[in-house]
Amino acid sequence: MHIERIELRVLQLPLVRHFETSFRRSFGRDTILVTVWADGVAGWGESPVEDGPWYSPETVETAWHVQRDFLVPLLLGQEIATADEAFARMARVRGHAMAKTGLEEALWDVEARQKGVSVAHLLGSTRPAIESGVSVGIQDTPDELLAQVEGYLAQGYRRIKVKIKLGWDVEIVRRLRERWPDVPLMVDANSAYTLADAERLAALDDFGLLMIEQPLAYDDIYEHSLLQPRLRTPLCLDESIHTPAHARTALELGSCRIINIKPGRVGGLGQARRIHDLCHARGAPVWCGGLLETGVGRAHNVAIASLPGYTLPGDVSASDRYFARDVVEPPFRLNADGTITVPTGPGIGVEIDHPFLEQVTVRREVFAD
Ligand code: SMG
Ligand code: MG
Repeated sequence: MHIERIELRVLQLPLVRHFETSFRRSFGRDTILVTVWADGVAGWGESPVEDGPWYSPETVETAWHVQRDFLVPLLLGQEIATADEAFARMARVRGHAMAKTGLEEALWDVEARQKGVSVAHLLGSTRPAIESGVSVGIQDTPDELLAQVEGYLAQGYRRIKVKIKLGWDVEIVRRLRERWPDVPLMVDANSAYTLADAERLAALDDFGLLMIEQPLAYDDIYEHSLLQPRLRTPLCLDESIHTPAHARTALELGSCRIINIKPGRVGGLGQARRIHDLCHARGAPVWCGGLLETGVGRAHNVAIASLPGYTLPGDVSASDRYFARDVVEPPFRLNADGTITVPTGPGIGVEIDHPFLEQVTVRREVFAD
């Protein structure tokens, strides 16, 4: 593949409903879409950054800067045999996984289109559909949370994740369990706790949760290894895992039993697959997390989530859980059995809705060979 042209664009999309984690409430989505042209074929990827360094240290501005000034110059005009090599080609730039992801995913889309197969097929997909879960933010009242969860269960979602923080945790989970004793349920703390809260977290053991996600610091692996033996509920790491080496360290130390893999957090599909392979070889389940991606990033998430080691329903929900209108056609829909079909067409397998994309684009820059 000869990389001849790269386009970056910032989108701003309103969310259908606010999304609150332990660190903030957001009402909209600012994200970067990347188009890469190679041998006349265009491919699409997403850098799922935010307007500020809340979930990740990266932001729209840092990703734009690193892409324009460092990553685009590393790729433009170059020959690359496979998309799987793209991460290594960008390795001179340390970190900035989200900035890399949009470019890397776009190359997977190009390669798959050139070969006339889907990105999922190219990655080694073994499933025609993925089990879909939904992540439900912190609400103003417990009753509002129950109403939200009820709506998602009625739509057919296979597992519910709720965000927790100190004061919105044990009692909330108790309410959910009283109402739905058997629904697959988990919690995500987004680093809201410290080791001193171990007993409070252990109180969650009574509710048969699938897992507790990222209770401790966003950059910690060691203290999670001290917490896990004090809990019956499996821990799952999200923010702490950026590389296959991090995943290996966490599993070796016993810091978690499950890993949430988000392509955007680890630098794209190649790294996501390497972490998947490592966990799968060790028998550790993984699932695909989400960063409220538009249909472009969602398509890549659906593709990677169809690999064999993704044995738990992830945070890959239907487009309408996030946006009134998505930038792809058709949007991702939830099947009646709570799954999302993995597209089989070439590349990401969905079309870009260009008129709508133009409407929501607030910044654009093209780089040509
Ligand atoms: O894409 O449905 C989604 C969101 C899933 O909860 C979700 N993501 O920590 O796992 C997580 C959060 C981070 C979102 S902050 C932008
Ligand atoms: Mg998380």
